[in-house]
Amino acid sequence: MAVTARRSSPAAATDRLTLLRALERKVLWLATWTIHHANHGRDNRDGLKVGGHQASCASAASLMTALYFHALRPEDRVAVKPHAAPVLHAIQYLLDRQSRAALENFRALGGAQSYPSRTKDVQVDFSTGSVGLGVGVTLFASLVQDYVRLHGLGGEGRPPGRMIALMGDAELDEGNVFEALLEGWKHDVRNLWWIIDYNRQSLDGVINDHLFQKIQDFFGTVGWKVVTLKYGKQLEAALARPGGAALRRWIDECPNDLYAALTYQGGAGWRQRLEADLGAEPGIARLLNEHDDDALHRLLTNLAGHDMAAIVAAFDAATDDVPHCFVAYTIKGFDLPLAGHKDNHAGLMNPAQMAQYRAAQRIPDGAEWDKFAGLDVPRGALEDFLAAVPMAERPATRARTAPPLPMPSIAPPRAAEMSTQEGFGRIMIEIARAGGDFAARVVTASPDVTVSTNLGGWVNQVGVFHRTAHEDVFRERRLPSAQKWVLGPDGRHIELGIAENNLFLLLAALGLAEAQFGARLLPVGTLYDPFIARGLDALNYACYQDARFLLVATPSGITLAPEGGAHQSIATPLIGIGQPGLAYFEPAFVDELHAIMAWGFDHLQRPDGGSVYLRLSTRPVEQPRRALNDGLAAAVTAGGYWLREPAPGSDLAVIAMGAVVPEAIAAVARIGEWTARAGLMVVTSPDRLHSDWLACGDRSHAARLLAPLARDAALVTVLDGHPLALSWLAAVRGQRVAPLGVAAFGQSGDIPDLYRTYGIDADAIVAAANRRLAEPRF
Ligand SMILES: Cc1ncc(C[n+]2csc(CCOP(=O)(O)OP(=O)(O)O)c2C)c(N)n1
Ligand SMILES: [Mg+2]
Repeated sequence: MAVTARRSSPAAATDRLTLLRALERKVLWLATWTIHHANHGRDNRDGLKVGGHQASCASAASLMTALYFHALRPEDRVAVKPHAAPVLHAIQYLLDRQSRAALENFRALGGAQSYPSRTKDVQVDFSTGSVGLGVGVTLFASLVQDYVRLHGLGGEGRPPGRMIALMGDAELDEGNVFEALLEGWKHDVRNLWWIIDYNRQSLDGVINDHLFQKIQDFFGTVGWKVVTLKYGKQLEAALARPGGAALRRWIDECPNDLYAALTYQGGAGWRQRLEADLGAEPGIARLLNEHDDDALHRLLTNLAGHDMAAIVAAFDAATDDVPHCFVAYTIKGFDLPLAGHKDNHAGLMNPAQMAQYRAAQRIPDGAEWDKFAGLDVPRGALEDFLAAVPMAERPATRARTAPPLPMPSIAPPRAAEMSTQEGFGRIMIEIARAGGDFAARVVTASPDVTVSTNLGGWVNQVGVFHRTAHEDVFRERRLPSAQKWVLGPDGRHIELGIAENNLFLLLAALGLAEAQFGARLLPVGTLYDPFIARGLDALNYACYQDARFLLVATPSGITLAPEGGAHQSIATPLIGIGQPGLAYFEPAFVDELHAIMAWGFDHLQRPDGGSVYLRLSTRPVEQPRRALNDGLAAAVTAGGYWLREPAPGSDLAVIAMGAVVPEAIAAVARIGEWTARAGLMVVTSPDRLHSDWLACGDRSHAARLLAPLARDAALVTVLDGHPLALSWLAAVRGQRVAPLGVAAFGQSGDIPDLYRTYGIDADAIVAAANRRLAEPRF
């Protein structure tokens, strides 16, 4: 694409590059001023440093200007490195998409966020903050884009967008980036750009030399094109002069920390060092003489990541759909007095430095937020240019406005005995059989535990997704196998390698498909419950940006008996309760699970809904002979119900959840021999009960359930997980509690041995009830 003649408008009279350079200056001014204002222009009531990252912004300002004002098309989506949020806010402000008030309130309540937030800022495609995750999610977004298009769910007939990460170089230290790269290679991802702001600095200091070589190797190995933007045009010209070869060698061999230190010192520092190292080289003395200190500093910091012509040319040249990695050499703090200093990550310009910078930018007092002040291009030309920026044509991000698609009315699976995990697999098969629009939008994913989480039957029905078709070789060769793994573009299961981070990043991308690509998907991810912890930050990240999915974790707890302590989850109920944006359920019976899944699929489609986590078990459990009426189904999804009502004024209730409910049933039968008054409550979601209690207090579902009991009744709570998940129920009405559960690592055994050892069997429940009842009352 030609740089100057992109479209004919009055702006064309002023060279496009000139306008982009003006915008680059304005963007950096606004970003640094936004931070300065937040730290110096507002009352500080709590003595905390407000903060912001002027140096990180400066290193990304040129790249982001070229990206947003030149390269981006409406269909592209971007994850911006967390610490460049003020640059993004400034760009959106210049495009009239962000208010001045939001900038003035940067890092204050209701103002622009410290790190780009999809839910709290305007026009942010992906939230970022936890480094590495924003990078990874773009890769999975490109996979989801392909999925949506190949399934005819949206985007056909229009060019695909590019999924772009503008990332810090230290983000490459995060393992999830490499996990994603490998998975992307397996799935042949396309239309992906990662632009590395290669300032060779992280938070604590200067990073390793020659990292770029490793980057080239990593990315090359997985089929990416690596484009290095190293020297700016001015520096290129100097390197082509006599003495240039020696200077190039010197620059290439200069350790990162020395380059950074010289950058900070400026022209005199460069001169002294170059005279010492290269003074005898022909041509160098002349070069030094021709440049005063300022010019010499500008020359040696003229890296391509700050050279608009070089950046635009590199972006324009990337026209195919092969994933591209741009390694853009930049300077952290470019053009600011912070430039190059190893401690500059959280550094802020002081008022005197800001005054100097303001003078250099020719910003008059009172014109700090003016979009055009201090620029040496005609205002009309810039206005025309801004009005014609391609990405600004993009429609507002789509909200979940369409009504939820209901789960098909399938009967709950029936059997005398069944585990919730088996019930889940059977319900998924019934959804596949029911077909229709709902089933067409269900997409599953699992990190190499598809079969062992009981998704095998579903996959047999719907096939595995891949951009290119691949027959199941075992089936072709008539080798018996329960699994049919036919790969193709219409498959609806996405099989991942073992990395749980990737599962959660994929769920994040799938769960944003409606916002990003206009296609509502109903994502279901399965994994082993303990390994939620492995991807926990990515799960939190997915929830933080309001991605919607159903997470089915199975098996769980010490009920996994012979598998032993390494696979038994203990604290996941607490994660389920504590994680915002994720409603946690742990059903005991399959009819409960059925009601919860119908509710869950609805919940994840509602504007004010969220994601759903089901903690399931492999323990076969005798199923109640009942049909859930609407009232009972509503109680199940609200979090709990009485399986056996307590007598009014009863002084004892057993409150049980999940796989240990049969123990509670047995215990209550025995307790019933000496008191007929005890009740048995089944909790299906401590999370829903708890959040409702916080919101509604005495009018909450938990308070209403507990109301028939005596004020000083004893509650015996029991679950296969941390006892804290249920023990709080005693606080609802100020009752006494005996909290049973698992608070230590598990081990191998069978269920009777383990339940006895960890004190969650019927004997333990009866003993706890006796102890509590025998206690003196107050
Ligand atoms: C997962 C995570 N760990 C630690 C941090 C704290 N942190 C913020 S920025 C940063 C270094 C960033 O360096 P780089 O990615 O190179 O960004 P830049 O130099 O462009 O500011 C660190 C360690 C974080 N945000 N996320
Ligand atoms: Mg860096």
